[in-house]
Amino acid sequence: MLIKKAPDLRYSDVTPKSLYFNRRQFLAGVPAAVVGGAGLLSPSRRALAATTKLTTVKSPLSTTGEKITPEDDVTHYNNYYEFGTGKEEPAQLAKNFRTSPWTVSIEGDCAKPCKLSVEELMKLAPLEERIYRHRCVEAWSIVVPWIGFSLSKLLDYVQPNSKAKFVAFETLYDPKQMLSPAQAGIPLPYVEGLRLDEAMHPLALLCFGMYGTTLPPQDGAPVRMVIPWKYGFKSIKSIVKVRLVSSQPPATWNEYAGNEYGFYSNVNPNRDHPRWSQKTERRLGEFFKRPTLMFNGYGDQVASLYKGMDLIKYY
Ligand SMILES: Nc1nc2c(c(=O)[nH]1)N[C@H]1C(S)=C(S)[C@@H](COP(=O)(O)O)O[C@H]1N2
Ligand SMILES: [Mo]
Repeated sequence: MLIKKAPDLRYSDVTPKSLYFNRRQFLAGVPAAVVGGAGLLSPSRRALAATTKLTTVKSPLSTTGEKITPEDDVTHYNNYYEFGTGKEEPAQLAKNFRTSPWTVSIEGDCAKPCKLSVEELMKLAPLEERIYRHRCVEAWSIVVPWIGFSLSKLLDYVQPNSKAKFVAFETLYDPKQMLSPAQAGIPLPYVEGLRLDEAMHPLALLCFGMYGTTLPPQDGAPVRMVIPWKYGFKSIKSIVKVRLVSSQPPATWNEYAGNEYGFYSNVNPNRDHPRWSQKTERRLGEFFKRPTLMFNGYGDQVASLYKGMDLIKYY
C-alpha cells in the first residue's frame, strides 16, 4: 500500500528483486556476524522471532501449478504499517511483538458471541495447508503455502443471525508496541470488512501459519485473514475482533482514500488505480512482469458472488 504523502514508489518497489535482495543480505549480514551457534540458518532468518511447527492436512482448495515464493522473500517484503511503512521494516520492528497470550472476540449479530484464545480458535477445524496467490494493490505478488481453515468454520460456530449482513475485522492496536497513526500514516487500529457471503466463501481463509509453522509477527501473527481474490490490504493481520454487523463497516484504506481503494477491492486488471496500472504485476523474485488475472485467477470460484454488479463502479 502506498500513502499519498509518500513518493509513489520506493527504492525496493522499483528495484529488481535480485538487486534488492543482495542489499538486504548485506544489511542483514552485519548483526549475523556477531551471533554464534546458529550456522544452519541464513543470516536474515536468524533475526526472526521464533515460530512453532504446525501439523496440517492438504487442501483441495490449494492453487496448483505455481512456483512457491521463497519464504525469505515473503518474510522480508511486508506491508504492516503498524510496524513501518518500508517493506523491510516490519521484519525488524515486529520482531518482539507479543502474540501470546492472544484472545479474539467474536461478537455482534450472532447467537453465540464469544471470546476465544488462539489455541481454542485453532481447534475449531483441522488446519489445512492452502497455497494461494496473493496480489498486493501495489502490483507485486507472491505465492504462499498458508495454514488455516475457512473463516466459515468460525462463523458457523457463532451462528450469525438474520440481521448479520457484513463481517467487520479489527487488528490489535497497542501504542506501546506499534507506531503512532501519524508515524504509520493511516488511522489505527487497522480495520477491514467483508460482505457476509464473501466471508462465508470457502476460499476466505482464517490463517494461523505459513511454510509449515505459525506466522511470524510481520506476516500477521497470531491470526489473520487471507482473501486470495482481493487485493492484499483486505487480508487484515493480527486480528483481535470479528464483529457481525448489519451495514457495511469501515475499512482502513477505503476510509483513507476511497477514490483509490474501494470497499470490494477485487483484483481487477480492467480497473486501474488512479495512479498506476493494475494490468500487470511483478512476482517477487522474478524480473519480468506478468498479466494480472481477474479475481486474481479465482474467478471460476468467486465470480458468482458479484453477479449483476458493475465491478468498475464497485471496485
Ligand atoms: N493490520 C494490518 N494488516 C495488513 C496491512 C497493514 O498495514 N496492517 N497491510 C495489508 C497489505 S497492503 C498487504 S499487501 C498484506 C501483506 O501481507 P504479507 O506482509 O504477509 O505479505 O497485509 C495486509 N494486512
Ligand atoms: Mo498491499
